[in-house]
Amino acid sequence: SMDVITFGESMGLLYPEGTRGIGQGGSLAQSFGGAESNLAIGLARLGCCSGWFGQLGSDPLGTGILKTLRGEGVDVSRARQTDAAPTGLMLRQNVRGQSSVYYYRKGSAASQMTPDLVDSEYIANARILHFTGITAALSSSCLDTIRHVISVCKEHGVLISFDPNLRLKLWNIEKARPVLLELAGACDYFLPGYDECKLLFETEDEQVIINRLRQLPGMSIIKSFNGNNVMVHQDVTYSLPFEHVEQVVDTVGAGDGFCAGFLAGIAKGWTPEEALSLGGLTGSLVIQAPGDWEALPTWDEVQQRRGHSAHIER
Ligand code: KDG
Repeated sequence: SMDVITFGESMGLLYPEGTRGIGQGGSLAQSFGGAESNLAIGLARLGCCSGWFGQLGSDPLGTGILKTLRGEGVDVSRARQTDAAPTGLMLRQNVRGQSSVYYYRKGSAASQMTPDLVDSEYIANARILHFTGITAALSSSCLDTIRHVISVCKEHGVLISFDPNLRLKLWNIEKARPVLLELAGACDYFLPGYDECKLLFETEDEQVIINRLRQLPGMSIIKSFNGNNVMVHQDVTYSLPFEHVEQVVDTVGAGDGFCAGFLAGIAKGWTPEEALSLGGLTGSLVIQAPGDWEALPTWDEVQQRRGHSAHIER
């Protein structure tokens, strides 16, 4: 059985390697992205059994994504490739420190995912199920799929983890807010960033935000709250300062890296405070190298770093 199962859209990723922007000539390098598959890779590297599923096209992008995930040790036995639609794609550029993404994912295979893709028995046997608000934004059948997965988890006592991952290029905040709040109310671990909290709760007031999070049935883990990662659960608040970072190279994937470390800690039976410290470390490593998931650490690397980390407790 799996420690953590996740599902969502993974896409091809093309980006210029030098300083040129998209559309300015030169060549593009290939990789892929997807918040959930980034998380699954992070967990597998930390020694957890992780599974990812979703719908990809029967095309070289889809096949390449599955091959890489398999190579990383992620179980993709429930993923599907279809002839009906292509694998999504994104282009990214980083010009003068300003990172931009352009999506080519409307009508993608993933956006056509329906609840029948879900293997209930597979999920029922997992400890934790993780999804993100990106999937909720893709289509109504994707949101139905999330709701179906939630009901399977509730029926079988599987812990639910949810990262809102608000992407304003996919939907606006007015559309997103009620859906993300519904999902936040259904999970055991809610993993927003502080900026997302401000938009979700329509306030910049820290105390109001904390109070709103306290009213949720589950535990909230706020990524990046004024230089700290913070846990809020009923009347308990715990904050841990960021790890020291030598040089920020690429912040994309930091949130997924954080979630991977946090859920790895939970899957290993650590306390939420200890899991938070591992999340802080894995998140900090992702931003010190290029790529959405390439710099996620292995368990050996985490062990080596422990001596140097101010916060890793176990
Ligand atoms: O979380 C990092 C992601 O932004 C990236 O890998 C791609 O899932 C992605 C998205 O929808 O932006």
